[in-house]
Amino acid sequence: QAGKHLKIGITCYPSLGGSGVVATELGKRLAERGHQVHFIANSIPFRLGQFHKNVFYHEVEVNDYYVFRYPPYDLSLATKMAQVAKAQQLDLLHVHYAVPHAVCAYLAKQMVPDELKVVTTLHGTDITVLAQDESLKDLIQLAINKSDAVTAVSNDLIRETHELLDITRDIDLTYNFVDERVYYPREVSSLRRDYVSDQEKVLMHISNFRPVKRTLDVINVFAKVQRELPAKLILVGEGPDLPKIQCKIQELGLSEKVLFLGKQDDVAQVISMADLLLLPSEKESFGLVALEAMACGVPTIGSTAGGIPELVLHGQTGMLSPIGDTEQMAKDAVRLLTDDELMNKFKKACLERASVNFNIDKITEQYERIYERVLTQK
Ligand code: U5P
Repeated sequence: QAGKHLKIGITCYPSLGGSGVVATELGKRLAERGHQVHFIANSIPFRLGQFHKNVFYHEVEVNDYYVFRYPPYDLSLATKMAQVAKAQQLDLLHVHYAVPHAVCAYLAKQMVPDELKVVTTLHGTDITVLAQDESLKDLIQLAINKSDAVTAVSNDLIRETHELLDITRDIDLTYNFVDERVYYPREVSSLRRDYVSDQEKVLMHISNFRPVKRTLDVINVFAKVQRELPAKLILVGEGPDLPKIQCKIQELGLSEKVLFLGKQDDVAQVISMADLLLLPSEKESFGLVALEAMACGVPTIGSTAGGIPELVLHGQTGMLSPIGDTEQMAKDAVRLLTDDELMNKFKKACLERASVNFNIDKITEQYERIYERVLTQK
């Protein structure tokens, strides 16, 4: 590995969701590659797991003085970033999400005597949701324009950022990635037998059950598929649309065929039980679960929303249809589930694509090159 070892501060939303997972995995891999990584967040990142040499965690504590109507998390974060940067002599901060993290990093930069570089990664919601809000636009623009480098997780997100905001600078494309030591086709036949019979196929959906995930479409696709062949649907995760989904499943008389696993910490095992992943989202800047599935040899049936077509190759590693076209999605699912030869071809293509295009070391090296670039630029 070329280049010098850096001291990197990472700030992310430590909770569930693609951006937190990616930031945490990136931090762990950078640490393995010899860099010193300092997570600065309000709680210990989900998936940080056991002890890692070179990984440190600095908790942001929010001051709740009586003069504050709302505890000022953003200011506490900015102060903590500056403190850690000074005490640990950080080379740079890599923040995930423009608002508030890149804004806090910009503030922190003003508080440290030595130059502190800031790399911002856009993951989606900050642009697709927040940038629609006129009152936040200027702030997001400031955060992006004042960063020393900005990356986004798909070409579609870069396009959307330019469309919604007045951004003059270049945005680097750095796709999300998977760790193949964790995500690979696991031997789960006995676990699978606990949930389904040998004749049944497994369709799976994993998400935060927010409206953008269109989980009703998941149910509708499954309802059509199970009329054609014996199948079960496994749902993983939790979120606001779950009660609605539960009603729909009852209404359709599918309760026996749908299994709820709730929020899971380690989805690699679970995904390996699936024959297909369903991802019919309305919006999706990347779709990390589709990549996790791909790395486990599981094709995706989904929509063409956002960055999904950059990840899932239609007709090779999955089948994509326009948003809401559950008829076509069900047809594609049945086709794959009833043609073993085609399914094997797709599985092979999934494994190949995940390892060649979305390999963790390949993407980590791209980030390292960006770090080197900002550290040498004036
Ligand atoms: N996730 C879990 N457990 C769950 C639900 C989701 O670990 O119960 C993870 C997915 O595996 C993925 C991320 O890494 O959250 C969601 O990313 P995205 O598909 O929203 O980008």
